[in-house]
Amino acid sequence: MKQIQVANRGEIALRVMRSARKMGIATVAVYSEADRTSPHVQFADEAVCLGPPPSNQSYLLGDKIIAEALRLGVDGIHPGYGFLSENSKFAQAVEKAGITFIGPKSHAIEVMGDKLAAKDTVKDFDVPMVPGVDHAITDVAEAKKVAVEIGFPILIKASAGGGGKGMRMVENVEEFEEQMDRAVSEAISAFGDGAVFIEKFVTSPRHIEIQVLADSHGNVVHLFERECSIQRRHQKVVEEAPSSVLSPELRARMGAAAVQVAKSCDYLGAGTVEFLIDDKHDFYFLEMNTRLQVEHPVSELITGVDLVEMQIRIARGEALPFTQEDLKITGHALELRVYAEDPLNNFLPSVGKLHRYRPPSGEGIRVDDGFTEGMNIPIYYDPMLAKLITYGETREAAMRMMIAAIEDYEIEGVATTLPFGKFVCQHEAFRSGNFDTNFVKKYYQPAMLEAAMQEEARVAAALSKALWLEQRHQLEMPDAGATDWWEQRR
Ligand code: MV4
Repeated sequence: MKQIQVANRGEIALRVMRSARKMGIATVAVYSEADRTSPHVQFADEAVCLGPPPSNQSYLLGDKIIAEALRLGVDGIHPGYGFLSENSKFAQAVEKAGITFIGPKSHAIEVMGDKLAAKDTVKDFDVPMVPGVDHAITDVAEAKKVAVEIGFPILIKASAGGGGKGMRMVENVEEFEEQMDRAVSEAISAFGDGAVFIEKFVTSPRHIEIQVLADSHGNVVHLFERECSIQRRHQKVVEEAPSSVLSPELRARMGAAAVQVAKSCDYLGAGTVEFLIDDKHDFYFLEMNTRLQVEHPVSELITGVDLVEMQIRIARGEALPFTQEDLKITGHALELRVYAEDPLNNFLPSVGKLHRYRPPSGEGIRVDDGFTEGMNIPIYYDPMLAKLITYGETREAAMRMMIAAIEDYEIEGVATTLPFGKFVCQHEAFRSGNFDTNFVKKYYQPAMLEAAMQEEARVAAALSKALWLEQRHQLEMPDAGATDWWEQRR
């Protein structure tokens, strides 16, 4: 593999290109008219414009991406996450064009993209699943009977959904039929597929996912877990590895289950198996994500494995260079997603120009971003600006570094979720490790940030004043009037 095209933008396009370059592989960027000056375009050895900013006229144009790849003679296409990464037809078209898709085979993408097909594929592989039905509900009366048997509350899930999309909770038998009708019509309008199924609703679960790697020689390993329970409306906020609730014994059992899930669909490359854990520490398979995930860096830090390098090596047909026994957890990593959203205004996207952008740096700090100072944040795409990742010997150390790094992060021009991230990292429930997927709902109110942000603005102003006074002192300027000047400026 001499040249790879990255069919994505932003931080993940850069992340993929860095590993490719490290391996001596040339890179091709694709971009929309909104991303002409983006770092991923500048970093690449070559770049091609796909079209106007909207994704359906640029980053989602599979045929055009493949045509450009053929024209430039690339050997492989890496899809990143989002966009075309879990589109089985795209993966198939890439392979049909004689180009290597750096990801799983289209069969695995297709099976895992359909939640019922996924359950059906996994069911003979000794993987625990949430009690419920494992087929599309056609008979509402029969489904109601099953719901009564498993006990309320239950969840109705769309087979074509996933990641929290197309779910509906039903609290009692009286509302069952009405909610079922709604779920089906929502599934039809959102996915063009009305197939739904029901599961027992696991209250206050933790969301734990296992990173897996599978090569084309039959080797499958797991790279332990990521704890992703801290999320807001199915958008992850903080991820960490390892999880503070997994004993070595539970970790081994969940890892083995994830490997079984990968084997069930002949998985190839890097993938993630999602589980829920309940209060009794019983775990249940939810779904498998057939892509490199946003939060992959925390797994890289605790294992020392470059996951993108492994994806490329696997796509080239190489065997994994390590076995399960070789893999060990060292240290603790945290990742905070920094979004251009206003936490004081219901997390509304905050677009505009990055007047100032200075990420923190130093030992144990990794920032994966795709913007530089002076750039405009486009409205067309996901508002994630950066991932702030810290790594230390212990969870305590990683948390301490995270708070210091948040304080060092300078972003002006757009509102960001940094203050919200600081709130989370300072919260007693987060610090103790005793939290679940209800963390944000349970503990967060915007008023809490308002006070903290005002205090921060006050401290920043005082610091700025002190620095100004000191500077002026060094220049031996007279002291008089300093305060007046300061007050005027404010
Ligand atoms: C559940 C659940 C409780 N019980 N399934 C949300 C994302 C999608 N992958 C599945 N999800 C859930 N499925 C049963 N049977 C609770 C969730 C859920 C959730 C899961 C992980 C992280 C955050 C969540 C927030 C709300 C609901």
